[in-house]
Amino acid sequence: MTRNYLDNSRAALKESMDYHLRCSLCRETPSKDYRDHFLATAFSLRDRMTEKILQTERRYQEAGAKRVYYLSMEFLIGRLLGDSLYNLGLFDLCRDVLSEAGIDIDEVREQENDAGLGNGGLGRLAACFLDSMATLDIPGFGYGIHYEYGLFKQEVDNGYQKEKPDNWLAEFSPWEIKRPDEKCIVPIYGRIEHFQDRAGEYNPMWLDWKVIMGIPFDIPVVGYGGKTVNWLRLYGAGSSTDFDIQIFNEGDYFRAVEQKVSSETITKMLYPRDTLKSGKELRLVQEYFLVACSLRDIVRRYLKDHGDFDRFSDSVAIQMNDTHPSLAVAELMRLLVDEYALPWDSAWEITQRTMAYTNHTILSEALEKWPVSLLERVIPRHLQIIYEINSRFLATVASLHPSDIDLIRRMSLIEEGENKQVRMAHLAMVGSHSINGVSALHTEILMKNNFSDFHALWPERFVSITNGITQRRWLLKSNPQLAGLISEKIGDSWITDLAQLKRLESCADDPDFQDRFRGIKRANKEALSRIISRTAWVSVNPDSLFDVHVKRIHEYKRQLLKIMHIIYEYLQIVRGEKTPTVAKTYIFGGKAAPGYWVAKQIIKLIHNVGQVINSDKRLQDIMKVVFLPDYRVSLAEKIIPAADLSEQISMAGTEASGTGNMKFMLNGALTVGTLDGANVEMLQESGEDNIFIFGLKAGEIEEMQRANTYRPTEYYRSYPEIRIVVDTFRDNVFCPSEPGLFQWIYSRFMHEEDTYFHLPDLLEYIRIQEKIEEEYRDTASWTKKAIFNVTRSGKFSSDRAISEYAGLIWKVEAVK
Ligand code: 26V
Repeated sequence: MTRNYLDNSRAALKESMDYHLRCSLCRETPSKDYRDHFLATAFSLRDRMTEKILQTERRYQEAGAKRVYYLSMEFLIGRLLGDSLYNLGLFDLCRDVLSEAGIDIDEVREQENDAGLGNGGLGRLAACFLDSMATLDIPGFGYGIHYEYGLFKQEVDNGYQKEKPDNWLAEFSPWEIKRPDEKCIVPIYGRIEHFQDRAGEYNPMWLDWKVIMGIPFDIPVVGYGGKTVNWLRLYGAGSSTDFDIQIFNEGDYFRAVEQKVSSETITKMLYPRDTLKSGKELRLVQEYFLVACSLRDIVRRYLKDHGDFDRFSDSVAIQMNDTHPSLAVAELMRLLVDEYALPWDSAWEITQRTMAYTNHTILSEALEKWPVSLLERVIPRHLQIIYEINSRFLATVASLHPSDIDLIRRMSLIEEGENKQVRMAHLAMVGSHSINGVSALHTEILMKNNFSDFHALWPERFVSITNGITQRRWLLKSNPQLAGLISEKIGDSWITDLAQLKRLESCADDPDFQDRFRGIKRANKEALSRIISRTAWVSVNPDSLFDVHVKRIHEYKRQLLKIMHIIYEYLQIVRGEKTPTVAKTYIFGGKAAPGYWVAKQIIKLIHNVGQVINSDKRLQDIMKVVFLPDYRVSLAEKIIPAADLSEQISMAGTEASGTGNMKFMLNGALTVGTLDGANVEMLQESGEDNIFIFGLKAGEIEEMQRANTYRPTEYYRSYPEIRIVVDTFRDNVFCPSEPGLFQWIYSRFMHEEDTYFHLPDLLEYIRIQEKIEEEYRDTASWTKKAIFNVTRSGKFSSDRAISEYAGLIWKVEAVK
């Protein structure tokens, strides 16, 4: 083939797809097999992208561009075929080429496994950021872990979640390029010898370490328009052959094989969040492995063009996605001081200027801490460095507040006690020039509560950058009909400048436009109804209001509040106290961490409530409750465009930002939500007539917690609406054949336990749902509000978020 087989002509695309069918897959052409076509198409796109990685790299080189490295334990990328096609501008062409061969492109796209290398919001955010960096021509690259198994697959058996391994690589991924030639060697375990150098200076030596090998797998990340292609580098762990040979030579074959297997275990699987409180050694090893591989690679790239480290922080910015990669602070110090012999003070200045930290949660149980004893065993040299950082840091604090022992105790990187622990957030903050929260409210809370001491010391380091989502995946690709309608009216500049959607406002009152807008929503609801009947075995009415609550199952996200409202409505109807005016379909989806008992019980409760309601003849066309199994990126892409109402009802002050909320808004769902995370900013953008806000505010909850004045039983006693719902858990209404199953919910309230304030918000939630029902009946008005949600969602593009990171934190510029 000639070089122009990579161009964007129809002939070239067909030629390369046929080439891959025959030469890469060894198939006769024409093939009728969808999977063959998926692979051949993916290979053809990969060819085009790898060529452009090289071009992009030349451009960055010529510009001497500063580079950003986004370190994250999770990249929840989902499927790549559709996005790559859209971003390369090849979607229509490819659809035609395939259809000429009698192949439906949608069937081909269904062949792709999701790359589920993340738990939820944090990992999906990282994936959206990669898309935006490439689209904005920013030299930004991801570093992560090549997990063999992503987040578990969820099956549901009798209402109970069952976890199945997600072997996403079983049939390999056509996107990744394995790079064994760029492998790196990472030391781990061993001990420290306290030597002195010739000048008599303390010179510790890390000895007897073992080694792990990091093997890079690169995934191209193409920006919209196809000009810039960056990459995501995922490291898989292998065993070092050199060292195995040593054991082989000692004649201990079995031990050598064992060591090989145990090294390879390191990147076997992604840990589900909420499972481990602390102390899982393998997770710590994973975090260190990511950091050690990435920093070696980053330093190697830098040193290709530089003779010393003087310009390091002018050439490199490193963003830590939560504390999971915060060992990067200690590892960069170790590289600079131990391997490149820089004085401590210069190394520290470089480190601080290079690193930046994003916090994604204020839930104290999610703030990472690692036992000192574990670090001492796994990475003894890093622990020493952390102690050194700490003693210098605390000396500064003490010099500013000489007599405040309590302040020093609070700010220390080490939490004292019987089992000493390293506070990873403190390490990240001390080692960074920038600390950011992910919404305005979240950043406020960080500065006022969790990190107030640090904020008082370094107010200039704190920044708020509200999260965003990529409209390429979450509108252009997932809702092509709506995307088409928008482009027809205002052109397609919104694809790279979401604020342009504002220009659509003049259409909001236009009955023709409203009709088409509604028609698209209706078609999306029909498509989702088919998925529901296939995967949840419930038949639903596409004309009903689709009320959707999808996200990880967690108490703070309050799926239980949603169910309590459904139970209330059900009781009202069957007791004849309410005449329903709108048919409703309640849709849930989400995974519970395998060890999180309450979350799993909530899934069971949703099923049981669904079973009772869905089989009640009195509610046949009035109400349905469904739980869609295995919520994941590709399923979200089908659910979100079909939603009328988006549930964002976390207890105020707990959801750092949320990003699902933004995806629903962009797709024309109205939000019912608390003043939490980015909902606050959604209210500002959409205007109060276009969003349903209810519930206690973060400050009010904080006050009730501080004064310890909240008593669930008082609410139970005072409000019959609350009482009738809570009593169903005592009276086995939703578990007649398993009495006692949901007694725990009743008992909790009776024992004054309601950590997430369900009862105080339930009344207002019921009232606002009544208002929503009322408003939904006015079709024209509802549609107008839905349109306003779309047109006013511009702020929530990850392009805006990335521009803020680039300007405020990274100081990098686009390289056009
Ligand atoms: C913690 C752990 C603990 C160890 C096992 C694996 C694991 C994985 C994740 C986490 C913390 C996750 C924090 C997180 O996902 N925060 C979410 O970040 C979103 C993006 O900023 C934000 O929209 C959500 O509100 C926030 O909950």
